[in-house]
Amino acid sequence: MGRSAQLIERARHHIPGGVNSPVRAFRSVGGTPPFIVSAHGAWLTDADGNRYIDYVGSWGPMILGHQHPAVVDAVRRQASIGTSYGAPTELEVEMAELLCRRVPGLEQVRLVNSGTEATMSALRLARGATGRDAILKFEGCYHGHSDSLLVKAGSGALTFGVPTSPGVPADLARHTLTTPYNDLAAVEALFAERGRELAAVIVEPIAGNMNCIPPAPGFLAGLRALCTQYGTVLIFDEVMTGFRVHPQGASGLYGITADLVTLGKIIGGGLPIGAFGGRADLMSQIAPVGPVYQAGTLSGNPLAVTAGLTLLRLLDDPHLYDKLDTWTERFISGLREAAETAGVPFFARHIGSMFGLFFTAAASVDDYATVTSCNAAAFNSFFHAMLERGVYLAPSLYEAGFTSAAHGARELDRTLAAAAEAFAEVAKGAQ
Ligand code: KE4
Repeated sequence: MGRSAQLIERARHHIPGGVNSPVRAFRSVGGTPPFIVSAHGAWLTDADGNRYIDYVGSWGPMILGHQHPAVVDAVRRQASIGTSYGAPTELEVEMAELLCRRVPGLEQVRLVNSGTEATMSALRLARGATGRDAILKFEGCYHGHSDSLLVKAGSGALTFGVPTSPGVPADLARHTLTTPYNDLAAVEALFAERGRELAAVIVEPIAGNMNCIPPAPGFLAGLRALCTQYGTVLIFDEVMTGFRVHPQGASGLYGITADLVTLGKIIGGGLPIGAFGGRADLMSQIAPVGPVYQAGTLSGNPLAVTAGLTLLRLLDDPHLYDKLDTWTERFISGLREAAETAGVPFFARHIGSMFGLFFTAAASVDDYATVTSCNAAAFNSFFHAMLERGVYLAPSLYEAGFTSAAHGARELDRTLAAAAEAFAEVAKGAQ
């Protein structure tokens, strides 16, 4: 038995499922999750010495690859003078100023420790500011695991078939309304009936937790107009898309400005972080200035902020996003060709360095229903065939994948060579 197999057995004694986040357990794809011991650039190394080209990137933060020297040096320097103070620091001021310069609509911002905290706090602010209780989210979208948002959620909740989690009081869940993603007519009908009750609409401007689904033309603009008309707070959850798909996130890519934006992942450079921010008239209602309470022992932690600031400054490169897009286009095109050669029904897309793979004969996948109709067995077979060949994809057909600036010609060649064999295995298994 290899080290990872031993470690997952040992881990299960004291950690639920042996993991600290469900999707890592490989429950939906089966098999033993590799226990990672180190990472560098586009590569991971597991406890058995196996190396993998990484297309998860810690679920988003590693847009420049693992262990970027500038980020590591900055964290090392900060750690040598202090790791946490529980007091304000100039670093947090610099981070707030940078985020407000780069993110459309951000006039003020509050740092927290995860995407979950960011969306939970943004919702509380929207409810406090409007005096309304109801919120609208979209089926298959995931905004972290706070109670109001674990209703028809995506990501791990979808993977494990508990989109609405036990433990969420019915009295609370009833305030969370849901409609299908990309169905603007359904949203218009809901607003016509209950618009004046809605505190907030929270949306992933690109849905990355039911695989990778872009907004239909006009969808985001429609949400913007309805929220403006009914005095509802529009929240863009850019925890995944922020600084990923465009220097100004999905807000910049699609030219729509929300009232509040939530961020995470990339802005922490691989350390725990989240943020929520937006219109000053809303943010001024947050304690200690306003009555809406929100707090955090490690919010604005110097190590996380140093890592994030260093990474965000490196992302201020006009050519970087074109480079990421070009490489990812070559990667996705190569996968499509390999699938076609093997005769495997397959659809793939990318938006910059964020991508989605779908085992389906459908010409496109643009909504939750089509995602859930994809061939899970084919995906699982492909996933393991790639893992065996040193390619680490997201272990769920409901997750988006990520490339990085550290992925180069060697990684492309090796990935596509593995894919040719993996698709052939899928085709053989389908016979
Ligand atoms: P965290 O609480 O996991 O930092 O962020 C929650 C969150 C909020 N909003 C969006 C759009 C997100 O994608 C996430 C978390 N993303 C998942 C991956 N799909 C994290 C991976 C995991 O749960 O282990």
